[in-house]
Amino acid sequence: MRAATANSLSGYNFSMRQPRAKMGDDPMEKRTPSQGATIAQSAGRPVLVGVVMGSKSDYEVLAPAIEILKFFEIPYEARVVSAHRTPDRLFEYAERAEARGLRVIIAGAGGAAHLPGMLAAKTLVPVLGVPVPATMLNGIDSLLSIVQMPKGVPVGTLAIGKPGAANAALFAAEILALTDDDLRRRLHDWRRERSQEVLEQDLGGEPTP
Ligand code: RP5
Repeated sequence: MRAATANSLSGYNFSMRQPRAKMGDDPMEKRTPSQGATIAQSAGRPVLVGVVMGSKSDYEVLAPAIEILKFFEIPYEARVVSAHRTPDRLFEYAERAEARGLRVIIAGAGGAAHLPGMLAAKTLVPVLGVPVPATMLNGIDSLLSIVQMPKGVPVGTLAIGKPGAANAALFAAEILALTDDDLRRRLHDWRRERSQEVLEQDLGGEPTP
């Protein structure tokens, strides 16, 4: 994975527009019937990033985050935790997050989107909120809910939808890279390759005089 080529990185860009992943597609994922949630882990390494979402229906929007965490080989887990339908699970997840070694939580939710804020209220693990377009308001509702956390309990708020999910994972990677030189180097490489892709873009036409 670390020796990924520019082609696979182009695949990442493509996949942000047309995500192929669906919950359960990932062979690294396994069902946990007791929680009814899907969990993904990385080869027994301690999970560093928790990706939580208010509903299985949010998964497609959060998929770019998971693709990026996989690309950078960051151990993660993905779980369904609904703030209003499973508040006890939310509290338990947040209360145990620090002791379990989570370094960042990415939380995506649609509608009133309490999930990121409620998680942040119960843990000091940094929470990155991704507004999910799930209602007639197309994510504006979730964006305003997540970004308007009252003073004292921060949630880092990303853009609505898949670009926000991708950036949440990159942000998580940058946080982890503060104490991981190898990851930091790979993030530098990734940025350079994104720049190179743009430099090589050619629209094919002659400039008009
Ligand atoms: C929110 O309600 C979820 O985050 C999801 O975006 C939205 C709809 O959930 P479902 O009705 O699809 O389960 O809590």
